[in-house]
Formats: sequence, structure tokens, C-alpha cells
Amino acid sequence: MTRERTPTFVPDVVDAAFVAEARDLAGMPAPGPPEIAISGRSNVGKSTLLNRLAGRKGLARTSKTPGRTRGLVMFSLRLGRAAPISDLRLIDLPGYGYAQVSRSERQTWQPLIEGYTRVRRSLALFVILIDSRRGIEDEERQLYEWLGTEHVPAQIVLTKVDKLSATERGLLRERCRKTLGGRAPIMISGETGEGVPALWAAIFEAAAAAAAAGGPHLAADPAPAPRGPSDTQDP
Ligand SMILES: Nc1nc2c(ncn2[C@@H]2O[C@H](COP(=O)(O)OP(=O)(O)OP(=O)(O)O)[C@@H](O)[C@H]2O)c(=O)[nH]1
Ligand SMILES: [Mg+2]
Repeated sequence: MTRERTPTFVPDVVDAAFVAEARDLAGMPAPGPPEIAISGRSNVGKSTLLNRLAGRKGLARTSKTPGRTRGLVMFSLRLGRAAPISDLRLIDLPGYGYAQVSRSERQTWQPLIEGYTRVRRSLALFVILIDSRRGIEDEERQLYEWLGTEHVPAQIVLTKVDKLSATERGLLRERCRKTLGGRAPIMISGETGEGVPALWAAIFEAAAAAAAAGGPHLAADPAPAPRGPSDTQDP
């Protein structure tokens, strides 16, 4: 079953600030407001989308050079009174699948992403960005399934849809539904802002669900590391 979400609105972001960049789990700030993690391949548009959500062009660094975000970069947002929540955090995750990032560096940040995802009690929604021109590949499918086994709420977002025709969008949406099931993917352009209200709706829904559940997702015991998406992410 797929569910369409009615686009609501784009909240006023009254304050947006860099909090920290963590290169390991010990470097993460203490949990606070609900966290929305933004993941995806290098160059998919994570930082651009984060800036769009924050309503600030230069908050997260964007680049034509893939693989620039190396740590886990956290920003805090304070929302205007019309929004259902007042505070949240956005996490810009390092991009995967970029061959030029050295192996040793990959070995550092893949456990970082997995560790963060599994133990972070304040993680409310894990957003997987997919370039709409590439479509879903094995990495995304495995990541999505792994998040399911970890009980982490996930949302697929197709980026750069400004580059697709209406026909291409229709075909892609159908393909995603068939391949992934679950929630309908959200089609977004970080450049034009198209689809951003639907993502806000998903964020508010996830934050409300996390609050109703008494906090975050039910993270599994962090001790023994299971097979994670890193097993398959090397290009
Ligand atoms: N046309 C179009 N271009 C986009 C969109 N989003 C991002 N871009 C462009 O894609 C490139 C990469 O964007 P980033 O936001 O830096 O991508 P990223 O996923 O943060 O990349 P890494 O941090 O290197 O993993 C930049 O040149 C952006 O201008 C979009 O929605 N539409
Ligand atoms: Mg980036």
C-alpha cells in the first residue's frame, strides 16, 4: 500500500545555525530536538536540499566536486509559531558511492553513519535522496531495507526533478512504487523548491510519531554490529 501525503506548507525558519561536524560518534553533540538525517550518493543534492529546508542558501556547503561532506554535519532550526514543532536538527551525511574518496576515509565514515543510525535516540527520520535521472540502485534498496530491519523511519526522496519531463516523472514514480513499496517517494527539486512542502509534511509526521512513541525509533542493541549497508557500498 502506498500513501500520498497532502502537501501542507513550508514553515518559517526563524533561526538556522551550524551546531557541529562530527567525525566519530563520540564527537556528536548530546541528543536534543528530533533529528532528520539526509543521506544519498555524492552529488545527489543533500546540502542543496538542506539549505532549501533551512531557507538559507549558504548554510551547508554545496559543491560541484563530489564527496566534499566528510563528517556528520549537524544544523539546528527553530521554526515559526505556525509549525507543529518548534525545534529540529538536520544532519548532512557524507555521500557514498564516490570512488575518489580514499578507502581509509570510507572505512571511517561508513561505520559512523551506521553507528549514528543504530544508536541515536533522537533520530526521527532518515531521508534517502536518489538522483531522479539515475533511479533506484542496489545501494539505495539495501539501505532502505536495512533501515526497516533497524526500525528507523525512512523516506525516499527523488532529487533534481527539475531536469525531468512530466512523462519521465510519471514513469519514475511508478517504478519506485513497484520496487520499494511502502511510502510514496517524494519528488523534489532543491533548485526550484518543488516538492519541499511534501517533505516538510513527512518531517512533521515523523517528529509527531517519534514524540508519541516516547522519543526516538527503537534502536537495536548497539553492541554486535550486524551486516550494514557498508557491505555493499563500495563502488
Ligand atoms: N538541477 C538541479 N541541480 C541540483 C539540485 N540539487 C543540487 N543540484 C546541484 O548538484 C550539485 C551537487 O549538489 P550538493 O547539494 O553539493 O550535493 P551533495 O549531495 O551535498 O554532495 P556531497 O556533499 O559531495 O555528497 C551542485 O552543483 C548543485 O547545484 C536540483 O534539485 N536540481
Ligand atoms: Mg554535501
